[in-house]
Amino acid sequence: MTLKEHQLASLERDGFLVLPDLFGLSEIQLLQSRLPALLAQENPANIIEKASGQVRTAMGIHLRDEIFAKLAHHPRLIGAARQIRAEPLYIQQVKVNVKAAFSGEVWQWHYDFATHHHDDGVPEPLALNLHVFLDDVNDFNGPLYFIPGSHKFGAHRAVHDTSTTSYPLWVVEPTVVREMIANAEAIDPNRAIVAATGKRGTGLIFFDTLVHGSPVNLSPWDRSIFSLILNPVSNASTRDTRPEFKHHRDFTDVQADADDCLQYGAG
Ligand SMILES: O=C(O)CCC(=O)C(=O)O
Repeated sequence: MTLKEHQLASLERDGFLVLPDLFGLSEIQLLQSRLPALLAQENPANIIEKASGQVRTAMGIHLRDEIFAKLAHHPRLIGAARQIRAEPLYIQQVKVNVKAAFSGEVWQWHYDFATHHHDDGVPEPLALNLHVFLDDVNDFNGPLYFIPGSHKFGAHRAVHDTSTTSYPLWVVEPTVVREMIANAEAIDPNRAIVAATGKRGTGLIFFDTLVHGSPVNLSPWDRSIFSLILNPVSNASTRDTRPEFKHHRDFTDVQADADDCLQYGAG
């Protein structure tokens, strides 16, 4: 898959890009079939929700499952990332954010680089977050909310929130979020905040300084999303205070697998 000029322009303008139908139903079904066993594992890389005891996020999942390893090396993700950052890239983080029906909890407003920088000593906001929807994501089951253009505010002040959820996160304060939303609204009143919804198989790409979050899942529908973060090797982390599953330390240039690697029966 090659991103078209208008898609690259839209990513540059908004800070995110939605890619409907990036993966087919049989590929998603294969990935989904692996999740129950992975989520049932007693593993510190399965981070548990504060209130419900359900898995919030299953991290390092490409090292725990051969099919998710293929997704982390899939050419539709790696190829797109290489088009945007034409230099060697390493796998920084791989996870499935689960957000289970009725109990999936909030992700506060944040931008990923705040955590990458403060916790891992990543120098520049060059990482790319690549998502694949493993469930249909609708307005009610906790979609990601993006503030279009907020990536252009760069690396601004963030606050370390260790209490709201089970996952410590550097978050953006409401006054700053308000300013960003007003900025987006002035550009397009219908796009002050965008909910990233779509069918299972939809892909998403977003920049490291894009401000985003997601609400609780009050619906009866699960909402699992795969996330792969790739970072230039030249911009690797300089601290290793967080566990390896939160920031991998193998800085070798990621290689793409074959495009049919998730087809049933493929080698
Ligand atoms: O899965 C979600 O709802 C949000 C996850 C997120 O913001 C993140 O992993 O940085």
